[in-house]
Amino acid sequence: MVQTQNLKLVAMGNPLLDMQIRDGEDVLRKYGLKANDAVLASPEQLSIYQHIVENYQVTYVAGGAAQNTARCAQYALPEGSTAYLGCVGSDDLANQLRAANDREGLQSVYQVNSETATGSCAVVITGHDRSLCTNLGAAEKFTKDHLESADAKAAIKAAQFYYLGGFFLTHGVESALSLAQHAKEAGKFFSMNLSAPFIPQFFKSQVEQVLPYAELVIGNESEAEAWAKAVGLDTTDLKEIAQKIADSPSELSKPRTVLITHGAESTIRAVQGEKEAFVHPTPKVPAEQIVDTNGAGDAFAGGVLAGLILGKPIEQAVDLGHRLGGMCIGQVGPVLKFRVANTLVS
Ligand code: 26A
Repeated sequence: MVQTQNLKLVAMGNPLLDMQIRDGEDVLRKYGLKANDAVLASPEQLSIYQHIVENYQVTYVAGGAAQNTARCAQYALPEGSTAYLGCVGSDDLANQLRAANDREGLQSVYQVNSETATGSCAVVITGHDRSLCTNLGAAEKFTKDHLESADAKAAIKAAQFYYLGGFFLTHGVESALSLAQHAKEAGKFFSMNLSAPFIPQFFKSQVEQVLPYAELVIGNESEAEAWAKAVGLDTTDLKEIAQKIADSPSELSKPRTVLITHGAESTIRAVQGEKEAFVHPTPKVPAEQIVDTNGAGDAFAGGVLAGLILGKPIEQAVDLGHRLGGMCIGQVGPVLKFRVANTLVS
């Protein structure tokens, strides 16, 4: 039974178990992967999971971009503040994900599809880059009626903030729209992430359906550029692109905010209707403290959401995002190490 007393945030996405390896240059070559990308595994790439298990030391860690964001937001919030919707199989991988969420205080409101295995993601680290190759498995069996299940319904009713992983739009636009439209009707805050270049590139119409409901859109530089290309904008200027995303059609009466991260470079913030985007310097993480960048963007989003949920102004929410992003890259995988709930924000 989901606890709704303190619940503030409901996130929805693809629950995945990450299978992470280091020094994976040969794997990138063998499977035709880019160093810093996220893709759905093609039929020829499906042997990657077995290949890395047989040839590398694999670290198993809870992943799924929106699930990481929700866990990271929970990290900075009072107990019981977050819940997560997604679909898993009836297997040990799902139990590992539940256990990881339990440890961090994120409530798993999973739909279970017992005919399909829980999704997994090969995370191939090379230097400071991470390449993600995903087999969605049960995650793409999510059905809209899960939103009507008792726990999901109670969580959606109690929360004031919603967050959608853009990745979910490869299969779940109907459910995403339902959550987004509910947010509008109930006067709640709906936010989303662009998630990967291939989302605006190949799922443009799904993005266009959901974006009008988003009060906050988060993405990184390559996703912003992919969006610009997809909509026929002839620029690679991140400030300009961020402003264009902010100014794209809206169903809301409140202005939309767009945050575009850029690795160690400054984060760009655009607000609908403003003349020009703002720049937030990103605190530098010394190279020797960087373990891997898997989940850094998700942790950033978690920090921003936590800041907003705590009622902080957007500048401070972005600062918290930067801090959590920085903490994440000091750990193996999309993980934050020290539980210092409520001490992160003064
Ligand atoms: C649909 N795809 C490709 C995906 C993902 C994904 N989460 C949802 N859907 N591909 C990779 N990830 C997750 O992204 C995190 C890093 O930002 C990985 O599981 C990883 O934890």
